[in-house]
Amino acid sequence: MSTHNGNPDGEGRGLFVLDVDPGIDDAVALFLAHRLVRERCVVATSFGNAPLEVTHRNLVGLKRAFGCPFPVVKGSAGPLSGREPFFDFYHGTDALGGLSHLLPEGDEKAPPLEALAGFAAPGERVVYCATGPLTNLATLVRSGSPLVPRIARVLVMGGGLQAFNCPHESEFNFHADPEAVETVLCSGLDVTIAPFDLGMSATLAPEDLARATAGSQWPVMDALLEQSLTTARAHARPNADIHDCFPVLYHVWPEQFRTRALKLSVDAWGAVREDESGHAVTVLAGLRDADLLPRTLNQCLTESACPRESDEGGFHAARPTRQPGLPR
Ligand SMILES: [Ca+2]
Repeated sequence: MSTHNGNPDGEGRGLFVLDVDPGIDDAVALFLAHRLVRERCVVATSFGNAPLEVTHRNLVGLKRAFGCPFPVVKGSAGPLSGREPFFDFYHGTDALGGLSHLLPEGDEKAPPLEALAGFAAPGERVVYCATGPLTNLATLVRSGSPLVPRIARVLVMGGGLQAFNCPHESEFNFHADPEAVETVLCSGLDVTIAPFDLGMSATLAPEDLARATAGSQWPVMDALLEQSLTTARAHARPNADIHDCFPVLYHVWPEQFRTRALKLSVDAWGAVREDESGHAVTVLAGLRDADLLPRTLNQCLTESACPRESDEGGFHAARPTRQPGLPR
């Protein structure tokens, strides 16, 4: 299986911004980014699954639990409109299904959102991957951040075409800040969307989860994945749906996804619909390999080295993973 990561000359060049609202799904996305993404990474936190103070604290704890060196910037506490944020607490008040006590405690100084631009070297290719509300990215667009012209690609988990989890046939991340979605879609940035539909078509059945975590060396990740299944069942879903992992997996292995070029518009509730006068986006329509997620999780959970460091089973190219020094 060939790898991508957007660097034809390879070796960690470029910047990968992961914009999260952890959240169990976001925790999985962070873990996979830590294990698989070869660019330098920086993480931005956002309100979303819970208030910003909670999601930011979770991110700091998750980084420690995963030994993840990514610097963090602290992002938006609420939507662009200034209205009160909407929280559905799908993963409970701590956004981690009550498992936040498993995370190492501690604080980490984090600069505000504007600091993101300082992590990109001049001329560097930036991939911006958002798995929470799009408020941070929309704020950067509106403020004329020098980061935005360097963004080669935006990867988003959000929106529902036929599957929804919020009122008015919307999906949570888009429902949380529809104005931000509109801003990003109007920005001229190259946007690829992993819609809610994709995650619901690529769920983890209990046997997939057992296979994914067999032999795992990462107990916090195991507990979060198990909790994802427990939460899904509490909502009458038989399998765990882990939506936020897909933009990261697409970044690493785009050839493993079926895509559609669509024109979408977004309404005031964050609901998207196909619309000839809408914004051109790429939508991830499905996985070519149904086993991609459990197999990748298992390799990331069981190998002490990052999976990319070996080529066993043709899983990936034999290229070393490294995190070069971050800009000061
Ligand atoms: Ca999320």
